[in-house]
Amino acid sequence: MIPQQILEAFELSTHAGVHPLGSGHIHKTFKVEDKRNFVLQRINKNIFTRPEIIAANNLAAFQFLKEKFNNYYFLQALPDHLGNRLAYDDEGFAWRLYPLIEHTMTINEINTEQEALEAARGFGELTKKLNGADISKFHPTLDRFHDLTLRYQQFENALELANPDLIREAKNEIDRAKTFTYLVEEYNQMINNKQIPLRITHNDTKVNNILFDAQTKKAVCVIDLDTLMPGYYIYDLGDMVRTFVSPVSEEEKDLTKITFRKNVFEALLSGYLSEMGSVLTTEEKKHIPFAGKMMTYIMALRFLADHLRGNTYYHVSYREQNLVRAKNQFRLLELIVDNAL
Ligand code: GN1
Ligand code: MG
Repeated sequence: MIPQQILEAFELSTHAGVHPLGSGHIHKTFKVEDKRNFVLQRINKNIFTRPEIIAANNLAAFQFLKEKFNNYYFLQALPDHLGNRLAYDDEGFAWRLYPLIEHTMTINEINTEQEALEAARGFGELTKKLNGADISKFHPTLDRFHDLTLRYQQFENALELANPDLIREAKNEIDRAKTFTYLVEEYNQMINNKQIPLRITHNDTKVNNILFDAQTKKAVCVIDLDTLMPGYYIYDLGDMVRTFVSPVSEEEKDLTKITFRKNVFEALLSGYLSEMGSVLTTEEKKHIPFAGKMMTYIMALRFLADHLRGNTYYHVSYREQNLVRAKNQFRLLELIVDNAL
């Protein structure tokens, strides 16, 4: 399962216990039980064609944070026997190793206001602490990742090339995608007017990307730093709204279970603003209600486009999974449009 040369590069025993870990859509992740426990991850090279940019961004953040906030826990990949933080196998895949942080847990759905507050505080703290870092040292690991205009174009391209059966099957969702194009315009206005500054954002702030202390339920650290790069704060705030407010995840097929929990929304805002409130400009704050709409729309479009392309991007365990995810996200989007004021 794990190439011998990778185990050797990281000086792991060939007898170590290896178990699949987590619920990510992109990489292959394993728990490795050796003298200590580790997390070993194979980076998806079709998506992240330049993993060395991820490593460089992570190092830039680590160095800045270490100097400024020595007590802040920022996850950093471990060096291999040559001192590199990425090791390549014969097929050209990059692998990285992390310490497994004991006595912590992740959750896939928010259950309490306290969890929402704490997770949002944790993500807000990262951007706040990186405020003042030299942005020119950070580079996009995925170009125009959260550019809504690009994502809408990609949806249109996928639609143009799609097999007619897939189009028929997804007709309702395709129609719904078109009814929300006013959000693309709102996005462009915001960006083109240069109203809000670029910051170092996480760009994947879904709820399972924060580690909670298993006992105290405090946020211990932020994980999945692949897309730590320049971005707008609404990307982070919006992905939290998308993944926190509903009691069920993007995988849920029963759309009646999707709801907008106003108390959770408010807890998440107050957690995020407890860190970022003093950093955000007045202009940025005006876009708070837009954040959740934009990020939920972007995910609906991305899932729908991937379904129309025949599931080339996200891991799926059944054929219509991306369509289910798109339906789920459009339902959630409607609720956010009605409630996130
Ligand atoms: C992907 O692999 P994972 O779960 O960390 C995706 C995010 C989406 C998310 C939806 C690089 O993240 O943008 O929000 O799925 N990451 C990439 O669950 O495309
Ligand atoms: Mg991710």
